[in-house]
Amino acid sequence: MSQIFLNELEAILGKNYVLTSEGDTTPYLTDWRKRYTGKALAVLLPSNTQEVAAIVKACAKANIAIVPQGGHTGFCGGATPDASGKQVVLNLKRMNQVREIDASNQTISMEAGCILQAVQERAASEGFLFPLSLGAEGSCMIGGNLATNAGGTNVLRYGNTRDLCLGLEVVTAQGEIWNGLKGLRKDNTGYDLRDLFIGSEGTLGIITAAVMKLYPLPISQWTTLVATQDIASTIALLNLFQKRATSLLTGFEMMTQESLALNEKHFPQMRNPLQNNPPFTVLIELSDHESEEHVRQLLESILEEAFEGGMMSDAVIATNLSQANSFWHMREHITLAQAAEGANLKHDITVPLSALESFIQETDHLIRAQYPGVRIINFGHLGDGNLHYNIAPPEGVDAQAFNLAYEKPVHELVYGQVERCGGSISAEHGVGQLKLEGLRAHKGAVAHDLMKTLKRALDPQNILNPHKVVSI
Ligand code: FAD
Ligand code: 2HG
Ligand code: ZN
Repeated sequence: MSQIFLNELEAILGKNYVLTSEGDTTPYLTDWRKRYTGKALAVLLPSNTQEVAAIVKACAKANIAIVPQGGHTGFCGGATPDASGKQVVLNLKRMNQVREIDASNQTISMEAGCILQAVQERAASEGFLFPLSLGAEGSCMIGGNLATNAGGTNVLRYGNTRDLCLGLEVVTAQGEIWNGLKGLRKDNTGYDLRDLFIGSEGTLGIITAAVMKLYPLPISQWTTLVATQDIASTIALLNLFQKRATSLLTGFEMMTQESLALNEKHFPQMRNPLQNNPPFTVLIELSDHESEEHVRQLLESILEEAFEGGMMSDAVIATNLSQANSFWHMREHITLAQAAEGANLKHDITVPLSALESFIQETDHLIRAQYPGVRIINFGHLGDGNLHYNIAPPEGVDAQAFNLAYEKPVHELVYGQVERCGGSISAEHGVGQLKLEGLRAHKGAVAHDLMKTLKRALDPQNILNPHKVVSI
């Protein structure tokens, strides 16, 4: 049976693009965090939408499950197959063409396998900003960004991936091609199919292409690091910037002392330029389409007001691009420092800004009381109320053993606090297999049932990424 099926796939893709040997498939079977490793009947590398559709039809006929995959940088194990060896991985990396930049419509249309950074660079070469930006941009792909509704560091000004998307092309679970590639900013023709597929993590359809929004490139950007003493003043600082800089505020990232201490341990060249690594370091970016002078003066005047109002104790403004980049590198290296330190327990959570102070104070207190010595690596996109509230074992304690013993209760403690504050247990990383149970427990029964109904309706055979997001 398997051989007949593989022959059929080879007839669709050509022998070179149906990978079955261990040497060829291994790189596709373990996620970025090395938390999940699976097996696959084959790894498939299609070059166009028709091939994707033909693969899905063949899989539906043989009742073989498909795990769609982009850059495999996701944090929730969504793109990793299970251990059965019966699933196929469908990696979109060969579908990497930008199809068109429509300058007048300010849109870019592209295939799902385009690397995010390549899209940013192509847009910039034609004078546009493609604002989606995240630490994995050198390897994640636009299809993966859409499937996870990725966030990143520009959400505050430009929104999540969902907000940047105008149209999609999708292969359905039946192998039909839905062409929804319209670059329209208004389209009220009934149910929004596009929004159904965005964030569905490969469980409802395979995204093969997209039309996304472009923006004018800013002419001037100013980046600063600000020291604050507590979370209340950090939020007050955010509110001040929101009020005075309005849409010029393009970044507001928070890093705690403990996060940056871990950075410095693994990357000593990433020293915090603020004196004595303060309790909170905030990276703030303003972008302007007018003059350099205008935004610089605005930044200085807001910082002055914040200093006089007791919201901050120190600040360093980047004087050139390379210094600004070094501030961003320091922020983005926290994830790499955590990986170098060993496995940790990730919580990508969001709460309303009005509840953030109480969330951090109470959760810190409970975690430190119940798990003495653990390190709380708390940082994130504060402007969006999105914290990466990660827990690392006490220094010197084996991470695997710690996680085995405490993963469940630590997750439950944090998620309980999130629920109490009216938040969400997944802000931007998605659900995958990591949060399957968390979603069931915290989404609410009615919402969870509606999600299962949708899954059954669109994929009744359950062949698209089964047991990810929801189990039916
Ligand atoms: P994959 O990991 O390959 O897949 C993710 C999910 O999407 C899987 O469920 C997969 O089945 C599905 N999928 C992939 N392609 C398709 C497709 N074409 N059609 C249908 N389903 C598909 N995320 C953020 O949101 N914000 C951040 O700031 C951020 N920073 C990161 C920093 C680092 C260093 C790393 C390693 C990751 C970071 N991430 C971040 C997580 C990750 O990069 C994002 O989730 C990204 O969107 C995943 O894209 P990918 O191409 O790697 O997708
Ligand atoms: C970021 O914002 C990413 O840097 C990674 O979303 C978060 O490491 C993490 O938990
Ligand atoms: Zn993030």
